[in-house]
Amino acid sequence: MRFAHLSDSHLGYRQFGLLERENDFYDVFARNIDKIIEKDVDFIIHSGDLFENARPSTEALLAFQKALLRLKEEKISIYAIAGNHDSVLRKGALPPQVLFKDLGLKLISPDNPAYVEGAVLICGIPYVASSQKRALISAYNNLSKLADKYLKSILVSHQGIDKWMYKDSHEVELAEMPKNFDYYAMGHIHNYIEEDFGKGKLVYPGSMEIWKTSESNDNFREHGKGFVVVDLSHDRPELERVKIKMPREFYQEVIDYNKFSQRIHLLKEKIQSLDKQAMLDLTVVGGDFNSADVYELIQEAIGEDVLNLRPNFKPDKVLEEERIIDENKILDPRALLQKKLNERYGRDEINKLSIDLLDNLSVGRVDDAKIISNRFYSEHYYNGENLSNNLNYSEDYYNGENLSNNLNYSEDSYNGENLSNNLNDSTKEYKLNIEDKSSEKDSNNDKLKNKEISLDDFQ
Ligand SMILES: [Mn+2]
Repeated sequence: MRFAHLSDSHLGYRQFGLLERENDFYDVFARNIDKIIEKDVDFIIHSGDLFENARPSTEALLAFQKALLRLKEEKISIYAIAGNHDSVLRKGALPPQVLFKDLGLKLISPDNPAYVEGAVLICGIPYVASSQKRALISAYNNLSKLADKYLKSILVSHQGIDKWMYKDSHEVELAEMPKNFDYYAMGHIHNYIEEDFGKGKLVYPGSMEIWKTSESNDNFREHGKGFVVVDLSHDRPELERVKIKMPREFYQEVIDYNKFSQRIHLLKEKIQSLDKQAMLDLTVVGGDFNSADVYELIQEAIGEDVLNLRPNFKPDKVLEEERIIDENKILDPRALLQKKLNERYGRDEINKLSIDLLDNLSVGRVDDAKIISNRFYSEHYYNGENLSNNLNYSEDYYNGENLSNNLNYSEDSYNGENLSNNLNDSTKEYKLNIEDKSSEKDSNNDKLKNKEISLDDFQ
């Protein structure tokens, strides 16, 4: 049994506001699908961030629909989970992937966390924010118990594991991952990662395109962008990394100002020979120069040969006002935020909350940020479950104002509606419905059908 594992397509992403870049992402996705069909696999797993955001444009939805129709024709099923980009945390809200269920997309969700394909269990959980880590670990444990009942099992998850993430930006540690799966189909980290873990392999196939300039790195030069073909018919899974040529070149160049004319000329020759305008990450270093003047020179020399012209300047001597701007440029907002919060509170959960809020608010996801902060308060400042029992309220007669008065919370701190959402979320149970794809009716599988397992919850 062979399948293709891919992740982080970010359909709909318009890098630097460029329509050409949005089209590149559609283009590369279609190229991946072409190659997957050529590889003649049994099924596909997509590990999240299929779309750039939870409300994709029509173009992004169409790009996926087109791929799905081709796969349907080829009778290749595709399993997917929502990532941090394309999931909606608001209670009852549906990720965009739901639109494609009737076209054959097998969505792995809290309601349908597990499927069986042939004799292989495919199960997983959509992205969980670090402030909800307990829910994540609990879901992993439940899925791990389920995996014990199958000969081969695949865990699908979109999370950052500490080993490959910057300090404090992970949601889970490698040591906390369940150990009994044959394959860990991970998403979220945009580099290619392959690790021996559990009974088999843990793989991040990486993003399909260069989503951030910093992804044009050594990992990219070594492994390229693309997907993985996994063969499960051996004791341990066998992997084949398949690199897909990207629609346009992405160059990183550092030019010494003292050799500026010569170097910019060479660069021009190189990029002019390409079919498509290149993406260029250009830095001019050394010497004593004025950034605005050098920008003009670059624009004149190669402005028409590249798609994006956003050079960086690092002269030896800079004017004082330029220095301040330059220093601001290299400030890492995450690091700064963590440093300040650590000085003030020194508490891990507050650091995590701040990063979750930063990630959501910086992309305008205000509703999700509200849910995250409400959950945080319900978890750390009162116990939602007990509160619910004591007050014995139902949503129908629940009145936010009275509750607020009873508990002595000021209206400023809590909003009745959000509190109600919290309490409902904390009592939600996830059903484990298993869709059996195997042709031979395994009695073991039959017993598992419709079996409900409470995956704790997302408190
Ligand atoms: Mn991603």
